[in-house]
Amino acid sequence: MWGKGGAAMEKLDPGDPQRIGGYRLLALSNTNAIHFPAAQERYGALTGTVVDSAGLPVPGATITAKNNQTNKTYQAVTNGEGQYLIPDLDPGRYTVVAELSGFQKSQDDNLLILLGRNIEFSPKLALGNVSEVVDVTGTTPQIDVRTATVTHNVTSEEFDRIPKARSFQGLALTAPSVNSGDIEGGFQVNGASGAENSFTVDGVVTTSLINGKSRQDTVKQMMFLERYDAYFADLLKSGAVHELAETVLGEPAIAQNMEYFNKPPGIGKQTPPHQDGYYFKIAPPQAVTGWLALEPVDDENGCLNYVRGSHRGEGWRPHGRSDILGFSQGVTDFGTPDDLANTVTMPGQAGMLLMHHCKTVHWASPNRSPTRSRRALGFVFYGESARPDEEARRAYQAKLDAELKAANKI
Ligand SMILES: O=C(O)CCC(=O)C(=O)O
Repeated sequence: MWGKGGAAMEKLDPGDPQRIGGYRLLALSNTNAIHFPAAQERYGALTGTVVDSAGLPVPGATITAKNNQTNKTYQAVTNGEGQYLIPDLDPGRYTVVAELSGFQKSQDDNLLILLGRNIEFSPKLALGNVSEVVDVTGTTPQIDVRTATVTHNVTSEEFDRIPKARSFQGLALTAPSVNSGDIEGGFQVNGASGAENSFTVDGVVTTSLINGKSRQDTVKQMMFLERYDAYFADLLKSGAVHELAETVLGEPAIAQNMEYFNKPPGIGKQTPPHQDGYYFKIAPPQAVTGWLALEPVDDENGCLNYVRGSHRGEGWRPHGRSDILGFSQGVTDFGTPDDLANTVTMPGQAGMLLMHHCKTVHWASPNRSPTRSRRALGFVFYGESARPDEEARRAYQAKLDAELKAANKI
């Protein structure tokens, strides 16, 4: 059993897990701008007229718009009147460039595309070399005279300044036409019922089929959080969990992956019985996974279950396709008398930390609760002595390819 410190550390056995410790759409973007349109609208548009220094239209100029956050790039070429239109742009900040050979480039590095608006970028191109760039950042008018659609946008600058309620959906109430209420989705837009609302977050529909509200919790799994946010990198690499991993592995632990696991209420699927090391393909199998409950977990919402002592078995248990997204492999002979006799269910409060060896067989039930999610963070560490097992990797890849081929997926 693993303890938290002191004398308990002497008797560590890294195989036995132990507890330590949406008229009618509201589009919400949690990263850039928050938008409340009063029409079925998900996008903004970029439009304008490119002229030369004499004010004459420039046909054939290329307009390139790159989303500063996603790097997604869109292009249009001006027509005979120098006009162009790039529709269906996700709201956000863009770098927009207008160019044509024989003219200097004109560029705006920070053009804000707002939901339901036609944003104008109408540069004047001076004669010159394309390698000369005229920076027009900040000069673009944000007034849209082309649409009668009613929208309300909260920019990230406002977002930072105004008081926020407990969820960012509360910002919908800053739009003049939005009222709160208990009926259905909880927001009435221009007097319409909440049931007519539809919510999207960064382009993903998050409207709950259960109660019409915007759900922030339908993301099932995320990997490598440490690569995208310093907070998670710090939590993984320099935190107490790292220290514990070193203690139980008995050697320096190399942080590999910080994962987010969720089982949203009603739709959270089973986590099939598996051994993490079957995915890792390392030798020796010196690795552990920490599992931190972010909310209370029990049998109803799908807490973890371990097979005590399963890390001591020879080799690996046979695994096969599970058809569970995120956990494609499950133990095919699971359910032996030994598995059943040694199953330990691990309920606990938010903050409970579990840690298991990469050979420990573990699984979790589907989330059967109609209301409670089941969110957790996973911390994967390899021991310093672990090396990629190239042969096992090749065999695994060949098996996956054969399975996907048989299922007509490749
Ligand atoms: O959270 C879950 O359901 C699965 C977690 C898991 O299998 C792991 O951390 O190794």
